[in-house]
Amino acid sequence: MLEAKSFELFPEAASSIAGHVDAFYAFMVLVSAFFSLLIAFLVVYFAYKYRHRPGENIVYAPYDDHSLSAMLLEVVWTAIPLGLSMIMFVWGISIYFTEARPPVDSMEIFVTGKQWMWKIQHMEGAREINELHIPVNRNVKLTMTSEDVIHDFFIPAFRTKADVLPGRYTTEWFRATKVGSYHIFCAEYCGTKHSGMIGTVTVMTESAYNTWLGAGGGEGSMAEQGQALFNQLGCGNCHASIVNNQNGRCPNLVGLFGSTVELKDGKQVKADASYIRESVLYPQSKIVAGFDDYMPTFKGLITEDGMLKLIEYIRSLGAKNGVINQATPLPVQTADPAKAAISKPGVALPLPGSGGVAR
Ligand code: HEC
Ligand SMILES: [Cu+2]
Repeated sequence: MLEAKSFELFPEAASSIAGHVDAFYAFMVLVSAFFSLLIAFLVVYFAYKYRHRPGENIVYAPYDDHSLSAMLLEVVWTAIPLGLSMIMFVWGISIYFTEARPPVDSMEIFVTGKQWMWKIQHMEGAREINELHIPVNRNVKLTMTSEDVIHDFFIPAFRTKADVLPGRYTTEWFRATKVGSYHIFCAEYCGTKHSGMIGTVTVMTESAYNTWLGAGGGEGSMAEQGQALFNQLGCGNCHASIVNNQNGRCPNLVGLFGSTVELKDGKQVKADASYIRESVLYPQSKIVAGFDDYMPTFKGLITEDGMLKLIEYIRSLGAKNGVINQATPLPVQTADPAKAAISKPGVALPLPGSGGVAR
């Protein structure tokens, strides 16, 4: 457990991004404080300086708003705030981009939020509740989803948080820089015991982490557990062809993950975790070209944890081009107008965090 600490203004800074977030925050506080004090001082000072004295006759001088000095004043008090807000914008967005895009070499851990607990699964098979063990100095990417309402996975010491949504996968990444224990909070009000939806991240040395991993489990890796589930749910009755060859009635799942799937209606989708989840729970919503829509829904039969395992299993079946578990490279921007012209209309560049990163 975390020992109780005396009151402190800031949580400990224990991740690679924490220093940047703090510096940015300090900058904004200082700028705001400076202008608040300046304005407060001027209000008082001018009230005193231009106060009405008894017997004094007020003469309003004609105001020439085209004078050079008036113009200069306007330019200065526009340019300074513009410059300051641009610094905040560029600085803020660069931190946002860094936080939104997990590095491709990140190790993956899966988080399922549920009223009112955090369930965590490691690729190697270890599972934990309200505890997250990670190695120090390694990029860690969390893939998160919720079994009920919206939660939010917040680790103040890492200065990182992201919403955890039902029916969707969101991600969050960090690199812990200090061995120790830190708080996990749910940062989205999620019902009666929201305040009790807390936990602890334990940052360990690489070797301690490996020992810890080895001690847990016994149920096999996530992909192995996913395979067991695959057989148990009878997916294999139709998709067994994946091991041998295609039987023609069901699509081959080998090499599916990360590939582009042609759909019956002519559209294309990328086979990422969300697509596989949708294929299993709402099989009618996207039909693979050349196949019939007789796959039954498995809605209600699979927990979100189980779904993550199934996805890991399908991912472990590899990709068609022989590249396993690799992030899609960013689309190459080409300056050649001839090449640019063939790029499909309506295909937007990925938003930060939605593409070009490991999913
Ligand atoms: C009754 C036979 C049947 C069963 C059982 C079945 N599927 Fe399917 N599955 C299909 C068919 C047919 C399609 C192609 C039509 C479509 O897209 O719905 C398909 C499509 C898919 C796709 C999309 C494949 C692609 O190439 O894009 C995935 C992923 C999938 N199934 C996974 C599963 C999983 C996981 C299970 C077990 C939980 C399962 N299926 C159980 C028949 C089945
Ligand atoms: Cu919650």
